[in-house]
Amino acid sequence: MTLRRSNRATRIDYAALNESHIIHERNVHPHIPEFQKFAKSQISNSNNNDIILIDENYNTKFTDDNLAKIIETTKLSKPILIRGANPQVPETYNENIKLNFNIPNYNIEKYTQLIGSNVKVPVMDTMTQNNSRNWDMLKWCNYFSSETHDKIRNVISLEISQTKLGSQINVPRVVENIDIIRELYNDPKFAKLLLENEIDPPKVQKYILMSVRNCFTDFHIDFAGTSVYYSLVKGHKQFILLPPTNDNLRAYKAWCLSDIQQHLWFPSTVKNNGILIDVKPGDLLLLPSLWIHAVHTLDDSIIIGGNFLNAHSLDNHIRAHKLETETCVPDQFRFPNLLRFMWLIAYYYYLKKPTNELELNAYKSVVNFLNDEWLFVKNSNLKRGAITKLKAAVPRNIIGDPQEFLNLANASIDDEAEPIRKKIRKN
Ligand SMILES: O=C(O)CCC(=O)C(=O)O
Ligand SMILES: [Fe+2]
Repeated sequence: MTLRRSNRATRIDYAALNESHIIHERNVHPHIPEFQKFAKSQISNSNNNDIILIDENYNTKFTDDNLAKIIETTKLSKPILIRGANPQVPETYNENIKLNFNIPNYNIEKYTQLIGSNVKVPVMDTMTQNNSRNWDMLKWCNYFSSETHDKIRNVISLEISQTKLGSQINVPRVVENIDIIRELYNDPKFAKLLLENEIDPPKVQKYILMSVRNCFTDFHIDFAGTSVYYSLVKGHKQFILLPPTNDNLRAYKAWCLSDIQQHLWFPSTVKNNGILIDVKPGDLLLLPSLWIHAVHTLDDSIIIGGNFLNAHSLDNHIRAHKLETETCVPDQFRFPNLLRFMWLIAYYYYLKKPTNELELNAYKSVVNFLNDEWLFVKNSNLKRGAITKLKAAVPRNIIGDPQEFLNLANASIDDEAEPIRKKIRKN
């Protein structure tokens, strides 16, 4: 199971530190007051240029085509928030929004039944940001529905695509259309190749998140800098988001490596302290790749969401991968088999031949990255675990010898680029 948030290298148990505090004070994460101070300082996000907001003022039809157009023009580099997008949340539904997706709105008991009472649930303790695995759905359902809680606990890593609930969920069509892993499995010939070699799709597409009031998820970047769709069916959450500028990423890396990370409010280490987004029932939020974010739960909340790699963001996925390596993020918190999929994405483009600039750029990014990785493997005479892992990630049964494949790929990039450049010049 892939967990969505990295455990820290050193952990501080706030509960133990604050022995003198009474129980309910101990349950307030020390960063929540800072979060609230920031939230108060933001009057409204409705005319904030940093996000694209489709709300109740939008009074013509808003379809998949409109959303796809926004993604194409912004290259998914800004958060997109569509309020009242889910017809299954009638209180807020905006009849003008006609997006293709299905996110059922049930109570916790029904979700539990459709997931399976015995299913194991990774539960995060808000105070320590640590995950415990001694939970199943039934125990969680009882915890979530009770009036009082011993600790503030959060579920953000429960992937449900294989459950009955999963089969009722349709990921937003627009997300499916840009999800590059899905594209590989949608190509009949390529899918056959993958399945013959027992390479299953990574299970990151459908999560249910369940958070009681006062949950707090500290600043992080989602694994491999994946983009996220996030639709709240119940409750109220607030996000603070920071764009992946060079300065912010540098500060983020330093903060991740800092001994006092848990005590340090990340925005205090950067110049620009981010934007606030309120997420309410029926909203659909698309979070761009590599954005740094923290989340505060204001009311008991249930969310369906998922992660995806996409061609617009391949450079960011690669940057995130390097950042995860530099900050020693363990495998269980990383995109499953990312390196293997990088080779496969390169091979897919090699066979398919990119048909537009977006695909050509994505192809170039991934091949350049693999050139560097493979050079590193070849030049390293150490037999360390890391090198063995890099070698093991190569799907040799599919691509053959990695260096030979890279030679072909490099040559084909030069061949591909010219006709596409010509086409662009003509238009
Ligand atoms: O809703 C939350 O508490 C965290 C959401 C999030 O950013 C994640 O799961 O990656
Ligand atoms: Fe996240």
